[in-house]
Amino acid sequence: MILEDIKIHEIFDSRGESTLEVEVLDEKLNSFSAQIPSGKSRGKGEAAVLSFKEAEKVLNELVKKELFNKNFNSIKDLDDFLIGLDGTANKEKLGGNLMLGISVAFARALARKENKELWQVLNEEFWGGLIIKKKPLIFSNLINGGAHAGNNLDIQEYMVVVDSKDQDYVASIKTLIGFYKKLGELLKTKYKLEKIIIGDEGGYAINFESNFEPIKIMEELLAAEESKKSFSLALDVAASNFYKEGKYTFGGNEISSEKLNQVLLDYLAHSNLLMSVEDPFDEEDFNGFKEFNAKCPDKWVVGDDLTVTNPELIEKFSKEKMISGVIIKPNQIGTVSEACQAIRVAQENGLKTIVSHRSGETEDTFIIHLAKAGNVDAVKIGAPARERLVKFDELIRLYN
Ligand code: 2PG
Ligand code: MG
Repeated sequence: MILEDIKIHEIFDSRGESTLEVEVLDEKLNSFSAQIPSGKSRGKGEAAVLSFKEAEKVLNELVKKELFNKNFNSIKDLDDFLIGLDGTANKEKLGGNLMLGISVAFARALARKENKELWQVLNEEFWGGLIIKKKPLIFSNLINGGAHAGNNLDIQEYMVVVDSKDQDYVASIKTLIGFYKKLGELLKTKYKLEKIIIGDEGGYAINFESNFEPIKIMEELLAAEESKKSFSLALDVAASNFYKEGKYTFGGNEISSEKLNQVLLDYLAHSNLLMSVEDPFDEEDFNGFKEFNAKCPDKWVVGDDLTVTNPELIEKFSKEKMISGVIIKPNQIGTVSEACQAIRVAQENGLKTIVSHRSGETEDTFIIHLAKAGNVDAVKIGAPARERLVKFDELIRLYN
């Protein structure tokens, strides 16, 4: 397929940050777009992000000329071309955000040409048309802390995990929305609040008595749910955000990596429902990861800032037994084919795979298609509210 033109538009994500919408035109001048999210708590190894002005300049002065009249047979074909043109280790010349936008919009154009859904095109190219067996768990962030909120929680995300195995997504998402509302009411009553503050990902962002309290509250509330068997809990500690010079500032104290290890193991011991812990340590505290992972063989110990959707890092840290699961965020790596490769490598290494949104979201539903194409274990998509609802809707549409 030949791309006749590429344009970019400046849009604003759910955090009000400037981001890109990339539009490509196919041979028949049909238009296909991709909107790129942005992250607030980023791993150091993520692909570079260009500002709108920088992206516009490199698109007009370099990318368009090079792409002119080139024929691409597959998504990987286009991505390899972009990667070659960029030529840097972290995509600083073309920008991971611009490259991913072109890559996703191209995949959409290809899907239209072949008269298929986007997920089918991805599934065929990167998984050889392997049959989709799983309905992913939903990780829904209901209490926000850390970099995503202005409250006193050090832990960034307290998520409810919904398993829709025995029911359709319509029913389980309805229950999730009900639970989200009940939790809001309970917090308002408990803390005598007239209004409740919401964080970057739609979760409640008020002050709590301790970092453990949200787990306790959610666990107690879930115990009263009729369909409690389909729920569990997960954390994104995002520990890089409270790590400095070998110490973690947690709960108002400076603590060592060993102490944080004990605290998190204690959380697991006092919560029946906690099944997954993401970024429990700083992204360079390899020992912390290794020791924690060794102590909880039945839990998901998930890399995000640690692994930054990089296939080589995922393989390395998996072989070193630092993680048992991994977050996949396409904009951390910057092309569709590398994001698919990251999922494949994770699967080959027996890791749990979680396709994830960013804290600054758009209405783009690419990640849901990626999740289905790759038959992943879970999707992480924030609270069932506001701009995030389109992801839930797409989940329902693709799986029912
Ligand atoms: C995370 C993400 C998404 P951000 O840390 O996992 O929840 O946040 O996009 O700010 O990196
Ligand atoms: Mg994270």
